[in-house]
Amino acid sequence: MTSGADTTTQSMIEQAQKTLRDNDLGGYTVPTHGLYPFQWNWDSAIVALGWLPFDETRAWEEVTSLLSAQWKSGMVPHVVFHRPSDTYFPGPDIWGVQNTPDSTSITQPPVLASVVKLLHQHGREQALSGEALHTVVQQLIRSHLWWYNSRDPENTGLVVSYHPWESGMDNSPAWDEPLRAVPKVQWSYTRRDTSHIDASERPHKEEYDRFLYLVDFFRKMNFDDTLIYQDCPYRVNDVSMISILHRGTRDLLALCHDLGIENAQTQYLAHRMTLTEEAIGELWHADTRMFHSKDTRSGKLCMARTSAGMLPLFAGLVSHTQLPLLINELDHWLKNRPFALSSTHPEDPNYEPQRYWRGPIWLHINWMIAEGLLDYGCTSQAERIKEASRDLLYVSGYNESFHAQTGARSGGADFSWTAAMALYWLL
Ligand code: 9WN
Repeated sequence: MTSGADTTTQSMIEQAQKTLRDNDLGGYTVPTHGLYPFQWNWDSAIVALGWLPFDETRAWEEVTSLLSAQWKSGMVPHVVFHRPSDTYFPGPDIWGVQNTPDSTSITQPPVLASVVKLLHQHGREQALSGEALHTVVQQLIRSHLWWYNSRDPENTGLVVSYHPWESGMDNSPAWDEPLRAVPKVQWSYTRRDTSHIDASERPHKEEYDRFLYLVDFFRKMNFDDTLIYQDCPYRVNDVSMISILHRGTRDLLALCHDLGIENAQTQYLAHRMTLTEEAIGELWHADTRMFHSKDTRSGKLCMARTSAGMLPLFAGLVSHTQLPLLINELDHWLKNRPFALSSTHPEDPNYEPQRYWRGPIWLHINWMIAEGLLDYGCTSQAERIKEASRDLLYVSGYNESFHAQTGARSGGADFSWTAAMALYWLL
C-alpha cells in the first residue's frame, strides 16, 4: 500500500516529467511556451539534469543541441533561435547575427561543463560515450578557453560580462550602477514579456532601453571580441559568472582526467584557475561579509547584497577565514524566513520580493549554493535550503521563480528548469 505522501510525490514527479515533455520542441526544451520560445543556454544545462533520471538519451540531446550553436570562436550563445517565433522580443532580426543555427551574440553562465560531468557520472546507460563524448568534451574545452582568452585578455583572473542578460540575473540590483553608464537606445520597440507577465514582475523600461543599446553596440562592433572588450560601456566582473566558470573548469578538468585527456589546453585551463583563486579576494567586502560583483569601468564593487554573493561556495573559492563570516551572513538571511533564498537580501534597500532578480527565489541558484555548502561541510544550511526549495514546489508548483515572501508564482508557469530541479534534486 502506498502512503499519501508517496502518492503526492509520485504525482509531482509525473507532473514535472510532463512539464519537460510539453516544453520539448525536439532535441531542445524551451523554458516555457510563449514567454521564452527558444533554447536558452543555462536553462538547457539545468534541464538536462531533469531529463537524466527518466530519459538519459534526451538529457544528452539537450547538451548536443545547445553545443550545435557554438561559435567558431568557442562561445556558446545565450539564446539559440532554432525556429522562428514572434512571442519574444528581441528576436534574431534585432541581434543581427548570421549563423546557423541563428543565435544571440552574448553568452550565459557556463554551468554546462558541471552538468556534463554529472550526466557522465550518474548516467546508468552511458547514453553518450566514445567518440560522441569526446566531441562534447572538446567543445567544452574550446568554450572554456574562449572564456578566459576573450573575457580576461589581461590575465586578471576575473572574467567580464558585457550584458545583464549574460549574467542570467537580468535586473539584479547589482547591475544598477554599471548600467547607469550605458546610454538608452534611441529607437522605439514593443516588448513582448509584459504581454505574458505582469509588468510589476519584470524589469523596467529604463533597463530595457539600456539592454537594447548594448545589443546594438555589439552589432556595430561586428561582434569582435577585442573591440567589445576595449569599448563596451558595461563591463562587469560578475561574481556568479566567475564562480560558475571556475566550478565548470574544475569539473571539466576532472572529466578530462577520467577520459585520459591531458594536454597543453588542459594545463592552460588549470593555470587560469590559479589566477582566479589569487584574484577572487578582490570581490570580498569586509563589511557585508560576502562577495560582490565589480564594475571594471569605475573600479567599484556593486554593493547590493544578492544571492550571487554566495556562489563562490559552489566554486570552492571561499577561504577558511571567509567561510565562518559568510555562513554567519547566510544564517541571518535564512532566519525567520519561510522561504529561501531570496535573490536579493530582504534587508537590502533594493529588495522587491516580486520583481524578478530583485527578490524572487530561483531553484537552480539554490541548488548551486546547496552543493557548495555540502562541499564545505555545512550540511545543516544545505539541508535547510533544500527543504525550503521543496516547500516551494508544494506551495505553488513548477514556476519560473517564487515570490520571496509568499512563495507564490513569480514569472512564467510550467517552467522547465524548476521541473528539472524537482526531478534531479528535490523529489
Ligand atoms: C533574457 C530564460 C531566461 C533565463 C534568465 C532570465 C530570463 C531573459 C528575459 O529568462 O532572461 O535572457 O527575457 O528575461 O533572467 O536567467 O535564462 O528562462
